Amino acid sequence: MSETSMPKEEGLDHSLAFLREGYEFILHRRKSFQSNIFETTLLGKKAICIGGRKGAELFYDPDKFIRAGAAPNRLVKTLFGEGAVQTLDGERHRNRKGMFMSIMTRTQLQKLDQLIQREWEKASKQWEQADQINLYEESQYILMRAACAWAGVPLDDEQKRTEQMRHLFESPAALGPDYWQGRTSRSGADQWIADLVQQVRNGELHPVREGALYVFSWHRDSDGELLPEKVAAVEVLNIIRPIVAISIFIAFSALALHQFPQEKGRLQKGDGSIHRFVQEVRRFYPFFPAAIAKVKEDFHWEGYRFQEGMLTLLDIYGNNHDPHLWEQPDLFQPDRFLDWDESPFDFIPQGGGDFHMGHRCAGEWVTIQVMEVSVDFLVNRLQYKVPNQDLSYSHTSMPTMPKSQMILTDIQKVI
Ligand code: HEM
Ligand code: MYR
Repeated sequence: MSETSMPKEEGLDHSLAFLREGYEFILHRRKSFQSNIFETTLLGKKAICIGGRKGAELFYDPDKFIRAGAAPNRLVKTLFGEGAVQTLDGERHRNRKGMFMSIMTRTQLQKLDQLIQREWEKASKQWEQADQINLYEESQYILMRAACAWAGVPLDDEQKRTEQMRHLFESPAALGPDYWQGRTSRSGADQWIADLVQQVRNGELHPVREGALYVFSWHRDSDGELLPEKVAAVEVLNIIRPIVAISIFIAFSALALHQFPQEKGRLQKGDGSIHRFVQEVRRFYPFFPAAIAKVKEDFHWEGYRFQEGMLTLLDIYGNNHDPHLWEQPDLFQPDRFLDWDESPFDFIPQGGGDFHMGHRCAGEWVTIQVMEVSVDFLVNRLQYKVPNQDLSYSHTSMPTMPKSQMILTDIQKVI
């Protein structure tokens, strides 16, 4: 097989450019190199960046890439947690991922749906009395209460624990004190849940049997052993934290309703319009920039050489805005999902490929459902005004969100 050399970005290190260009870093270079694959240097190491449908397909081939040692330490120490499913490979990954997918049943999803609706109802009653609310913050409390109830986790201090969850997903790319806040919240939250796991195992706490706390406390890994308490805790937090992070998509949904009012009038329950709107919010707004893995063993692909151990980044944001995959990708058009072919490799806001065999997000169905309930509530159950505020969002801070975090006023419940 003939070998072609990959387009290569010259220079010592491009980590600063990654921070400066943020979500668009990979896509900019894919466009300027006219190539869905190129080599650069990040964090002092050679790194391959890939995109496109075929790039995503390659990235999710478990025989070609591994996750152990791939994610930067700061991501593991804040967002993921030590020993998390995100860092596992092979049989250990399949076993652990099975644990996550086992709680994603239709009945369990319906339960979560009801919990989320109930929390929206309760919260919105209080909002009627308020001059204004911050939707990003308020939705975090809604999500946190519902997530803990769903997981079977008693919520001891609502404000403290909700803030801890927010720090976990706001801090991975932060600098200075905000990053260290993330580390402190990681230790605090791990300890909180590890104590609960211990109580479950000692028979002192009896959470719902279908929830993450109970299921993960008693789960046996591929060696037949219970998970270490801290690892079980990290995995329970891998349910609660990202549910709270849906607040970012809720803030963006409210922004889309405001920016594209013509779409709002079309959103009715039961005809798929809310689903398509939610899909387009997940495609259009930036959230997770890139997934990261390492080459398992040397191989060749399309004439390019992949060397064992090389870091490889999949362009998540870029695929969702790739002009070869989406017509006019920078327009907000929910109807593009009317004839989407459901490829697991083009629309990848939460990763691609197979849920069970690969690292695709375990909570994608949860996310879609929670967003649908929330958008329905915003559109059909609430009236509110969006006062003047800075609704712009950065394309470089990760994760990004509307600067003002969506302030709403004059809130009234419709029914
Ligand atoms: C993995 C995004 C919500 C649980 C991932 C990945 C992404 C992602 C990009 C990694 C894909 C990869 O490495 O190949 C998001 C976004 C969310 C979200 C943007 C919006 C808030 C959720 C929810 C849950 C969840 C609600 C749980 C209820 C997980 C887990 C993994 C994961 C457990 C690891 C899967 C594995 O390594 O096999 N998510 N996610 N996520 N997500 Fe999500
Ligand atoms: C979650 O798992 O809690 C949901 C998603 C949180 C996204 C936070 C994004 C942070 C930026 C990470 C940079 C990764 C670079 C490879």
